[in-house]
Amino acid sequence: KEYNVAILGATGAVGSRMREQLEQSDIPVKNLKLLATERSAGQKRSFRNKDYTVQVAEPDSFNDVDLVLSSAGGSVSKKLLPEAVRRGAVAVDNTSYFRMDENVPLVVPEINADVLKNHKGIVSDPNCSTIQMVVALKPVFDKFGLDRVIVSSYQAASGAGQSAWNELEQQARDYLEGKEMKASILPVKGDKNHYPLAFNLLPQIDVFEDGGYTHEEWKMIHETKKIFFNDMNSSKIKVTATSVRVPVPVGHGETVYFEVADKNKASVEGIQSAIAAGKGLILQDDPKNQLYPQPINAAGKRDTFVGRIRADQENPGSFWMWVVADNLLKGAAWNAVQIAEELVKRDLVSVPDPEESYQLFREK
Ligand code: 11C
Repeated sequence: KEYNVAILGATGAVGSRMREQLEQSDIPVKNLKLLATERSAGQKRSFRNKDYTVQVAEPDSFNDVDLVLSSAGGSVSKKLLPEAVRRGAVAVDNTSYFRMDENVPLVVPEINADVLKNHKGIVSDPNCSTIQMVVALKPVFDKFGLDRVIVSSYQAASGAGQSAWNELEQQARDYLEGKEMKASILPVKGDKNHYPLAFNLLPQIDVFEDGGYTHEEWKMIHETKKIFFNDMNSSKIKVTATSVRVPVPVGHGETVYFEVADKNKASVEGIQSAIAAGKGLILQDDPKNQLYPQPINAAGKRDTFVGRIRADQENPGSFWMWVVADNLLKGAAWNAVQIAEELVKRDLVSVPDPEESYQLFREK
């Protein structure tokens, strides 16, 4: 069986990596459509030794498409994915738009690929900072249970897109040349104020919600609950988060503090061995030799790297770890292609009832 695949948002930081990850996957691709806005239309990209021209995305672009990998922003997903599903295509969506919809599985294949069987045409790829944290927590969860997680994230500029990455580089050049740094994107493109990230830290990722949390922090909390328990408000695990933008181009870091359920059984060695054997994980934890994960080394890799595992000396059963992954690969493009591989493996690349799904997902 071969599939007609479309990449929506094909020229962006994530979209181009989706093409590269798809190229390296075993998914048999009959035809590829590269879709984007008018601005990118006409550009050429190669895929498996063939050149493809980027086309403007519109509803009929999805005629004859089996599988869509989508990363063109929430408003594009909102408008076009119901149209894709109506035409029988299954969409793996990297935006946050459908993630909390009860009809949409939110999938990290190392954890909950089984929920794919219930898909109705749209599957969501979680937020980058959530993905690497839950991948690292999964073996701990399986072995010792988890009561509580407190995470602080150190997130790279590319999480906010290619333009934010470019802005950071320009600010760094300007700063070193003694010029004034200009900011028009970060912390959040659509918010009122903009601040430089170069040589700085910005404790705001996405807009502020009621209660003082940012939407990025909200996502880390509720996506974690949905991935582990299929319930975005589950009380089976407590999660709280602080998300900070750091002047790093690619690769998010996270300090993750967690309390296990089985407090008597858990040990640093037990957690290290669970993580070393965990799927998609590489243990880099040797303080004596100064070995620990760093974004500069994780960039370009599919794995999630974990180190600095240590016990809270005053609170038995509680531990820290430091987690790093490429936010554009495991945090986005690779996780999406991994989901697509699972859909193919499970023979789930079809929409059971396209018209019913269209009614469920269309703009209301
Ligand atoms: C960031 N985590 O670093 C965000 C980007 O919900 O997929 C990913 C936004 C999302 O800015």
